Amino acid sequence: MAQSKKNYLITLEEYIIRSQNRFNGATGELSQLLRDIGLAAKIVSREVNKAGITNLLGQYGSQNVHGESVKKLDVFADDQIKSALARSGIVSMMISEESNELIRLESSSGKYIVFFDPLDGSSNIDVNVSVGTIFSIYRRKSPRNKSPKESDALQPGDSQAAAGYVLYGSSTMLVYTTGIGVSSFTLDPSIGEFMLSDDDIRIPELHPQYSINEGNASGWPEGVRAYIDHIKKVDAGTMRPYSLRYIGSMVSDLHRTLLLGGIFLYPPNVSNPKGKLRLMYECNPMGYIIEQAGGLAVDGKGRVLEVVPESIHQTAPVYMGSRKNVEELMEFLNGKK
Ligand code: AHM
Ligand code: MG
Repeated sequence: MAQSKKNYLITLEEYIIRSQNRFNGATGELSQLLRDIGLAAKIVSREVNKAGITNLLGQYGSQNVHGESVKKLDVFADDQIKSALARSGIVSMMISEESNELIRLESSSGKYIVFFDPLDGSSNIDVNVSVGTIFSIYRRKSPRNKSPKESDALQPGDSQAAAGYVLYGSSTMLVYTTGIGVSSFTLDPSIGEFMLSDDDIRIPELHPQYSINEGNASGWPEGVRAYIDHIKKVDAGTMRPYSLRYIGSMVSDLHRTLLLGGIFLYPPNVSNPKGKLRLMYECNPMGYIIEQAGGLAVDGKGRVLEVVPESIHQTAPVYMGSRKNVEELMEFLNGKK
């Protein structure tokens, strides 16, 4: 009897190759790049999972029992992603949250530019809370026989060729988009492979849940404050009051929002008048995924992905999640409610 399609396990590698075959003229470079990131994710995942036993293996900055120096996990993740991006000659420039300057690679003719946050939410590591890696991939615009310039990197999020994240949670998941929907993969540690979990994630249209650091309320714009007050008022007909869920790790908070729906907010506040989260390697890639899943991602004025960047590490206010939740917030921000 023929096996049903559902019974086949599909690895990340196989999925990437199958997806590439759907595009005539694809060179395979983006596929290779995604596979390289997948490999780095497995290595980082292994280290994150054993972070809790560092006392056995040695404290950060010291030498472990094997005589190797133990690095901070965010530095370790940064090193792994950098070497993954450098290995195939496909990337000409990379920008990491961990480095002030952009990094030009020897393969200056490489077609792609990659932004990444190697270990977002890393302050959560010490308390065993989920963290993540975020990446955002652009095609360079300048001719490949010339050295790429910083302006090559400063493209709006709408120009992303691909974006994704890895969540190091109770299981490790890799979620990405190349602009034709959102796919997720779960790492099976017993065989060391990311296996396809869902090839068309859709975010629910509305969900009575919000995610924000309420400790910063005193510095919020008036519209955000009015909206949060509104969703806390009791009205069974509109599923209010909403529930609050805030982990303080963007990948975790947005992964939950992607699967269950609701809204994630990081508005400007007194300490961060232009927002805290980084446009190029936090807001844009996560916004691309949320939009590709049918949700909305805005900065309070318009789509996050339309913001024209001025610098590689700039921050932006961000509101993203289920379409109806974000639309209602926008009514408050525009003073219509
Ligand atoms: P990081 O890149 O220094 O880890 O900061 C980003 C993190 C996000 O993961 C999270 O959404 C946010 O900072 C939490 O900020 P706060 O502690 O101000 O609520
Ligand atoms: Mg970060």
